[in-house]
Amino acid sequence: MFKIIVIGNSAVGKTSVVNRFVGDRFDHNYKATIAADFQVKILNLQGNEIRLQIWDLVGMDTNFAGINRSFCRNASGAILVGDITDESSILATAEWKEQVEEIIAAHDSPIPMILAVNKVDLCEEKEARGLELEQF
Ligand SMILES: Nc1nc2c(ncn2[C@@H]2O[C@H](COP(=O)(O)OP(=O)(O)O)[C@@H](O)[C@H]2O)c(=O)[nH]1
Ligand SMILES: [Mg+2]
Repeated sequence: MFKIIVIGNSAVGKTSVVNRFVGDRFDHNYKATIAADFQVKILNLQGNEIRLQIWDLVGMDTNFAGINRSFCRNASGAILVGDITDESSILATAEWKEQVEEIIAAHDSPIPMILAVNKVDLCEEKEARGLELEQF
């Protein structure tokens, strides 16, 4: 079982990304995540069953309050989520990344992190934004 943590500002679509990945579901109504929550996704990679326990950060992400230490404990990887229509949320992923690195460094070795830029369906100047993101 690999623990994956999903991090980013409120309302960037963290829960939506997890729901889509785990159950291919999408909900247009915004429901702030209110309880500690994880979902399990089973992947089959080259004949090996890989179990992912995907944790969606709750509560403490509001107002950039900081990441709970126990949330990061034993994580194998992190997905940083930003909203393409909200530049500050994308810049914030760099700060989230630093916070995670700092917390992890106390007990564990560094973990891989990826940036997921969400809500690209709402973006009209995809190419221009794409260039900026490449630099980021
Ligand atoms: N148009 C669009 N809306 C999205 C997308 N992802 C999430 N949303 C909407 O953004 C809002 C916040 O999503 P949510 O997953 O709850 O954000 P969270 O607070 O980061 O967990 C919801 O109303 C979603 O329906 C997307 O890719 N495109
Ligand atoms: Mg949520």
